[in-house]
Amino acid sequence: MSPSYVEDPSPGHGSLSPRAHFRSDARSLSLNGDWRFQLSPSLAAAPEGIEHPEFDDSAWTGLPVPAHWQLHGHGKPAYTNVVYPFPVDPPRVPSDNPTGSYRHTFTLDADWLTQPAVLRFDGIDSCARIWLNGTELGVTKGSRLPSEFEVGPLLRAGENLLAVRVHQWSAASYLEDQDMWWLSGIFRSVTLLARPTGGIGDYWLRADYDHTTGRGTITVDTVPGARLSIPELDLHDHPAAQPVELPAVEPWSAEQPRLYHGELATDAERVPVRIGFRTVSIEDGQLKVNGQRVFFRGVNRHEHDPRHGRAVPREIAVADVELMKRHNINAVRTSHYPPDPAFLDLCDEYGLWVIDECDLETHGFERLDWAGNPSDDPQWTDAYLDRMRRMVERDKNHPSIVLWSLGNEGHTGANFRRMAEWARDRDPGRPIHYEGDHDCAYVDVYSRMYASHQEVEQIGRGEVDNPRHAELPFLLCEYAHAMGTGPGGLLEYRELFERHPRCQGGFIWEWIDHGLLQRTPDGREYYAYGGDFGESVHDGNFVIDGLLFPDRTPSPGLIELAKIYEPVRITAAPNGIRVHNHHDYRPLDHLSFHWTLEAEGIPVATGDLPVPTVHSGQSVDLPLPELPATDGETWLTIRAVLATGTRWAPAGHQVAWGQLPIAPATTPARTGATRLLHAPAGLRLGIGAFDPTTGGLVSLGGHQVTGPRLDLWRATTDNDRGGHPSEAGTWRAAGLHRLQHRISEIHLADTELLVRTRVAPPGLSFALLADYRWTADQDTLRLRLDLEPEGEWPCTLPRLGLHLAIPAEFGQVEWFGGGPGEAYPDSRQSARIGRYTASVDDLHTPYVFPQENGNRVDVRWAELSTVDGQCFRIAGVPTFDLTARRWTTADLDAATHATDLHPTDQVHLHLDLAHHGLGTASCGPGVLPQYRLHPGKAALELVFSIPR
Ligand code: IPT
Repeated sequence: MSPSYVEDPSPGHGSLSPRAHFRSDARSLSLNGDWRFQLSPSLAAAPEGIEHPEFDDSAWTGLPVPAHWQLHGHGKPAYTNVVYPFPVDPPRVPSDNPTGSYRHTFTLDADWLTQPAVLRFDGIDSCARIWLNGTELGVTKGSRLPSEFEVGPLLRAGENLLAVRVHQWSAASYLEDQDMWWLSGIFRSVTLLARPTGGIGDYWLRADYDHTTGRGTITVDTVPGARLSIPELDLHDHPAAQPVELPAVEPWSAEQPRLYHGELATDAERVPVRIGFRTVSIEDGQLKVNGQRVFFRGVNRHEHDPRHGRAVPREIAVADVELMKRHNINAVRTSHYPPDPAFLDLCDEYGLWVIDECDLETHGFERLDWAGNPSDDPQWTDAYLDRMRRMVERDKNHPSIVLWSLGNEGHTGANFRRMAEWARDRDPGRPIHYEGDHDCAYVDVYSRMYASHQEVEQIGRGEVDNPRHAELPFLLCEYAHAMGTGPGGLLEYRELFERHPRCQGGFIWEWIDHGLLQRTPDGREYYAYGGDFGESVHDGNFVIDGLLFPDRTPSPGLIELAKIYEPVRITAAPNGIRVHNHHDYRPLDHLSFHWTLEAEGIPVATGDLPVPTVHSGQSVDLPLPELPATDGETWLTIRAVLATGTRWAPAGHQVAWGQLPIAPATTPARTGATRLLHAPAGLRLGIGAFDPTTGGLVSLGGHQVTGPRLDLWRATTDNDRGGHPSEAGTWRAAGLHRLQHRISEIHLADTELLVRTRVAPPGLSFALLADYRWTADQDTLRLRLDLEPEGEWPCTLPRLGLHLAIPAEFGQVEWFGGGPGEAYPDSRQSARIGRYTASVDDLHTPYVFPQENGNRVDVRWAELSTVDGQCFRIAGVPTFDLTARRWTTADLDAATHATDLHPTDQVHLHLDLAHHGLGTASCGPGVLPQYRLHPGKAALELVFSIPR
């Protein structure tokens, strides 16, 4: 069989013109389910004649549709970011081209034969040849796009046979080089749709909103004779060809996704339609919807599920949308392909601004300096245009879509220009986005990825060379790479978006880690990434860079983002509380405000905070509520919660919060100093016992301990390892992971033990001088650590603090300080002062690729206790950062999967004075200057005690 169609750059053949995706009252039959399947190593090896009923598939296996065959035991997933996993020789592909043969029989009654019908495939990766009842329907490419085939005359009453041959690689693979798993098969739904004669083949309903008058205008392009009814707007059987003018409608926005329900009908077919009135415009260099600048609090969403890959069931789409709404996200870029249609329905219903992105990326040509890139090659023009048409036609009825995106990382070229021209002509109502058009020659918004804060500032000020860059709305289609611990620096991006009206926000890279669920040989679950399936070419854990862990648990990065994206800001005002409304449209009437007063983290009073109407962009200052007197450090926390339930969260869901200090901590008086005892077994100072030869603490309150000892290292994060040179690289070159501690002096005084050390890496001459000064009173042991750098330090420090290991039984932690989650200097807006409890196990954040994590900031005190009530208390003077975990930093540094971490017989505490920030250098800018940790003179003071 000639493989020519596989390597043909053209889009395929035999399919119908693209049209909107919709449901109607016409009959339809889902063909999803269990199909017969066989995987062959190549097209040549694939069985012939599968389209014939007599073909014997009894030796085949079953495979669900929709699904990827690699996730059902046939072949293996493979991950590459940019590089093509095959030689670049377009349009040719490997002859070792895994080919899946599919067969499915379904039964129809005779009614199906009375009218035309189409067969719709919502997504096949990457190329398929299709037969129905022995007759070839055609060939389709464009993995994340639908194709439909006319099948009416081929249908039979009784049994029908659908046969499909799917190739993993095709010419189209050159256009589908997105940063994701290579996964093949019929991975979206297959449906048989009756198309009644005189029915509604296609429709485009546009609903504009005039924000100056409140008028709505509906225009419908559809078959002649169709009628539109919208009972809510008192519209009944209106001739669809005539525009409808409505004097007063409620507009649609991501904040208030008002949808009107109606029906488009002919005598033969009725189509439920949902109407959201909104008008997108670009004025004064700003992208506006309904006359209002919008601020994109966005994320990039790939479709991913740890078991199903990109074959995401509807529940997953619902989970994503609800999680986004609950975390104050208001926008999605469908990176880097049109999503399953169900997702866009949900965006309309729940309210999310959408950049719908075409299924097009040729990033692998970058390595070749873009030589041979299809984007500028006429033989690919049809394929480019076909993809844009199929996206726009499929998705045109969604009010949530406010921008069309031509694709991602395909460099630039005439084919992209043609796509833009076509789309602008077809749909003047939506501006065009494509980041790869760096000159903005054929796009309507200036879009960048990973621009540094400084550069965004310059763009905001208009300090740019290209005049287009100064006049167009600006957005970051990708920023703040959420790989591993982090991202850091979100607050400073938000400040830029708020300072410069043309800087309209951006989309975090990315929504979810694409880990695939696997098991170790001994049966423990873990999430796999590039290389875990034996791929010879892969990009490791670069696919693990989301705000959600693969199982959709929010990562600390998402918790931080929710705080950054808060649409209401509650802060201290000179004489009370300031509430600022950062919504684009809505007043705050949908929220109720409550306060809690906490002394030492214990609630002492609560109340409601009446907030008058505050319009978007406005703020109000309110006096403090009347508060009772308290003992100890006291904070007032104000929460804005949903006053009534919505479809994405119940009443009481917290949207925003703010905290005001009310009373500072009081310092307890010190009792008389305790003497240093020279006991036969060693030195004793209060509850501490010390080794006389090293001056090191050996036990505390009778419990064996290791340390405390100066520690500068952290298990490097993905962000530490990013950039050139990477921060991690300079740290390692400076030997910070293998410091040596020389004791230069042990001084025994009456009531003090002083241990002087010089801490330095092998082979190098710079050092930190670290003096440990121990004193005690009756119940407490006090350590003051004084640090002073010596010589020329070549780098920043990962962390600055002490490592102390205590027995494993101390597995429960209570603390008063920042929490509940982890925080670092440039990612700590979500840390709230309070009293928290957690097990040591739960203080560890389960990053798929293990790395530094779990730091709690601003800890006033922490107590570690055993199940039988024994307890260590550590208090800061005034605060410290706390990490507690069951393995060492070295273990954490060496692990590559969560299953590599095994509890030791100790709990390892890090009691830190400071941390280096996180930044986002795994892809993008590093740590901002104010969050970089430089060696300098410093002191840390801690008080240990054994509470009774
Ligand atoms: C950018 C890609 O657009 C995105 O798909 C993803 O790969 C991201 O990087 C990194 O995770 S492109 C890069 C050259 C900035």
